Amino acid sequence: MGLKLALIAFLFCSGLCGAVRAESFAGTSPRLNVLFIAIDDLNDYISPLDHHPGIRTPNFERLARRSVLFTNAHCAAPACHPSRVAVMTGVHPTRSGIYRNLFGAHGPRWRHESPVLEDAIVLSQHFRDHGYRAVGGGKIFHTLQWTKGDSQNDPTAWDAYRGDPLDPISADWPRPAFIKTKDQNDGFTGRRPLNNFYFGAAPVELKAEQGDGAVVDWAIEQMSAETTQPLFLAVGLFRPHIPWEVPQEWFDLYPESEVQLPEYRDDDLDDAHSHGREAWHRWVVENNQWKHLVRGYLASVSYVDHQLGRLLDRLDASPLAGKTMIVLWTDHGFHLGEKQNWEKFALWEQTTRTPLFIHVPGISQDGARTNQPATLTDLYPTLCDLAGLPTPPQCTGKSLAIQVEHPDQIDERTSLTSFVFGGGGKPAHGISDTRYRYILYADGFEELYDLQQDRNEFQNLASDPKLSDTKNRLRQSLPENPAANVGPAVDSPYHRARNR
Ligand SMILES: [Ca+2]
Ligand SMILES: [Ca+2]
Repeated sequence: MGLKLALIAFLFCSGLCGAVRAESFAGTSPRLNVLFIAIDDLNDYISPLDHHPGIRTPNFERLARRSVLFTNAHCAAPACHPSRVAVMTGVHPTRSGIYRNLFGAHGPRWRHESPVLEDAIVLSQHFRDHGYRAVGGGKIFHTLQWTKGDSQNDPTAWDAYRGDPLDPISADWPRPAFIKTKDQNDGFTGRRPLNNFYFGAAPVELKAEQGDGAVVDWAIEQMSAETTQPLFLAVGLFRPHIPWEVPQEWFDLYPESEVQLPEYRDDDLDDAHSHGREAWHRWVVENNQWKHLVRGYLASVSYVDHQLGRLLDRLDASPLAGKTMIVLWTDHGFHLGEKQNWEKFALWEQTTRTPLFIHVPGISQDGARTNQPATLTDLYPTLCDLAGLPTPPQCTGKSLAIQVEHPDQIDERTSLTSFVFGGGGKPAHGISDTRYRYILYADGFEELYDLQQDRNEFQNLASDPKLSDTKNRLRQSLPENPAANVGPAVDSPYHRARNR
């Protein structure tokens, strides 16, 4: 009887009890498996978020129906490498000093670039240390399709990794034959951003064992394998990262005549800080590539949506069904001409906001959305809470477990995205609350946007005296002593030059 009363009290408690309840749930039931899906360069164009006109992402909608969608989640840094290290270690760039992409690694060189990270426990390693079988495939730490053997992965953080953990994706992607047709290549000659056609869009033939499909095939095998341990399965999908080369069927969803450009204003940068990348956009416009490139991005998003669907199908048909948490995140947002920018490397919401979905069987309020500001460094402590594991002291974020159970329960935290522009100097910071976005650049320039009135961040309100209290309140969230920017540790045994 006492036990029953205690159980009733337990079930009815709310608020702060949420995290306790999650912990108890994990502690008293068989351990939940974790399906951890990382997507590269996917912004808010998917239908459950901003819904770019015409976008077809039925599987993201399907995931939204069965999870909590965080609509105000932001990367820790707006570039692949620093964002991913921050997620996988739980350490924010303002603590580690890793704000930018650093190339030429062959292993976890970040351990030698940042003293704070030298002994950091990688998320997968932490789950393994607590009885999970931790396996990974595809792009989890930074790597690129075209930089063979350049990988920041830590092979020791996994029980097993698909293929070569230090060259996880470069062999998966064939390049299309570049036939000089108007459809594919008009303007794709001469001077263009990036060399060798990496910044482009074209249909490519992908066999079943190629592309992200190969990584998903591997993940499907992992979900089907017999194991007595709970599974931590990390699946890293590379599209919609450039080059936008996916099979023709995904291009066919978006006839070029129907492709709509994102909302933009020609004078948008007049009241904003330059991102220093305007030349890319000029090239796109001068070569009449804008619609073609947006089409390639949309096709790549639908391709990755299809791969997500394959993962969910298999999960639902596997012994893991109903016993698996799902977390899906992307490493940062993406511009397709908004503010004359392409790719990322900026601090506007278009760059920093990322889709974030969390499903926990029996806990998450599936189908709900929350505007709770979140930084992706919150993921590590969130997953620890939801799985009933301790959070390592290295983590700088704050668990979102309460919002997973009670999406309306917004706490006062803000998000924090930090970046060092142009390869050196002090970091700049972007902060969001539930309504406003504040950006402070290293030279002191400020931007403030009211996202409730101005979703596209067109009008900089930083000098509006009516909003000075708001601005000062957001400034309270600036980091006090952010770490200095670090460069590549050339003496590290994980420096690629030493391995080739
Ligand atoms: Ca990325
Ligand atoms: Ca503007």
